Amino acid sequence: MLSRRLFSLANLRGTIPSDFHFVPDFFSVSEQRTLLSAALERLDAAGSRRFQKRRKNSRSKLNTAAAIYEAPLSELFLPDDCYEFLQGHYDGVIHNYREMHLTSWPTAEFPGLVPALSRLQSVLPSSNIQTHLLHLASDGEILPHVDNVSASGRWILGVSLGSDRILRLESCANPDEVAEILLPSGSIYIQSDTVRYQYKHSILRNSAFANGAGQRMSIMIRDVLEHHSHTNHS
Ligand SMILES: O=C(O)CCC(=O)C(=O)O
Repeated sequence: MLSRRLFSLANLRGTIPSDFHFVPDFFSVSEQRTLLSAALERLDAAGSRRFQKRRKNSRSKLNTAAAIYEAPLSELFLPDDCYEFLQGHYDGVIHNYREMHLTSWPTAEFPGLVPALSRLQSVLPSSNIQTHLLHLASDGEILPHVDNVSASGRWILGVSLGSDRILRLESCANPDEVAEILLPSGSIYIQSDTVRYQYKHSILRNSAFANGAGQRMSIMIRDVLEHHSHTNHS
């Protein structure tokens, strides 16, 4: 299980609930580039032809290898108008985003991917998992919610890549009990048990801090729901 080290650096407000685990610097910059490039590749391939063409026109002259190994991480994202971000319904939880359920990673195209993913695998609380990619536009946000208890199990791991964002945790029983955590690129967090079921989480819209102005990719990993855990928590 992950340590709770460096909490004081990341905790912007409030007390971090137990069952929240955080490592601010889990992935190196080169691992972050590889993961972000692979995630963008998967989402881009699933997008519409019209936007694929837009991206092709906008893409810099850098070839893929140069983009992965040399460009600053933020430059792996194209401008916001190159992506078909969904506004989300007015009553929806996520605004200005695209997402997909990931069935396989493009390991053949990205040589550094397997070692980065196996490091991640080594900290997962259990191994029967589902993976989601969630790409937030520069003005994207996620409103407070508890993940659907019938769609996944007792823990949620988030990898943050790209622009910094603040994660807010709010106790369902006591809305005054709030904690805010800065999620830098390369960080990972796990919400398990009490925090997964009894706290709402949200990703705040961009604010004024220096690294917070751009797009963010999260790789969300959840355990597949086992039938007995459903009876315990529903
Ligand atoms: O992007 C994140 O870190 C959180 C995503 C989220 O709230 C969710 O997928 O339910």
